[in-house]
Amino acid sequence: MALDEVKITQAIVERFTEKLKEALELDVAVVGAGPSGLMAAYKLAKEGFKVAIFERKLSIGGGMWGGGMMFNEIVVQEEGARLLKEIGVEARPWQEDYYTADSVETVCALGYAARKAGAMIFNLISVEDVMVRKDRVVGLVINWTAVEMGGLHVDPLAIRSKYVVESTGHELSVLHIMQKKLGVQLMTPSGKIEGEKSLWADVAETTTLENTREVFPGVFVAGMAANATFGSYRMGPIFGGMLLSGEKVAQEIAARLKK
Ligand code: 48F
Repeated sequence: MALDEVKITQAIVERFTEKLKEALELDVAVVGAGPSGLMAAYKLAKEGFKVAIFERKLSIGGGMWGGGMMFNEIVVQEEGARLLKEIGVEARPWQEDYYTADSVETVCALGYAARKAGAMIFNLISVEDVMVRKDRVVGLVINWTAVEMGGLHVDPLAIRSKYVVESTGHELSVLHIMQKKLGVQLMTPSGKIEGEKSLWADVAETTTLENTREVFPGVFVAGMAANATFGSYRMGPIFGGMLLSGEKVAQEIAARLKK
């Protein structure tokens, strides 16, 4: 059979359109495909919920690829090692409660686990706004990252979702948009984004989990975004908290969806 370039094109356009149409009505929309967002999507999809991740960049994985300062190894604690094992990554014990894993292997495994569980992953798409109805976020406003980068005057499209996971890491881009555009009152001590503090791995790892929660009706924060929202510390290249935060946000949203 002679290959036909137009058929190749038709196949791509048709399949992508199917996928995007499928993602227009979601149980959970995850913003940002870093380790916490990928883990959240994997866990929710595994429970049978309809989940899609929207990632601004070409690559998924967020800040995990480069390990610490481009030494492409990550550190996790025992609890994090449990989650890595679940997705097929054997973390190597180093000392006491320190385990290491290859950061490239871990990103690939997270992406593979999320996809195989049924989560849809859209790269090159930026979330530029949210939809709010009756004081609740009910969906996302999305556009091609290329439109954002080019500063092009092109209107976005919309996704309806019962819940949104804000897992955009240090940027905290969805909440910043909500604060700026809507001036909303968040469920934080000041009602605003508290902002991220400097490096303190021990405290940050614990608070990441505590801070993984609903911050506005319909919106949960996870991963580094959770600490940036509630004014806690950054943790550097230890990733157990990110994975556990993804697991926790999935459990909390799943419990709400099952009600
Ligand atoms: O930063 P990121 O990896 O978030 P995370 O899951 O993990 C944090 C760690 O990587 C590290 C750390 C822990 O040790 O401190 O930094 O909390 O991934 C966030 C992803 O969100 C994407 C961004 O490109 C990145 O891949 N992102 C940010 N804003 C948007 C977005 C947006 N508006 N729309 C879509 N994606």
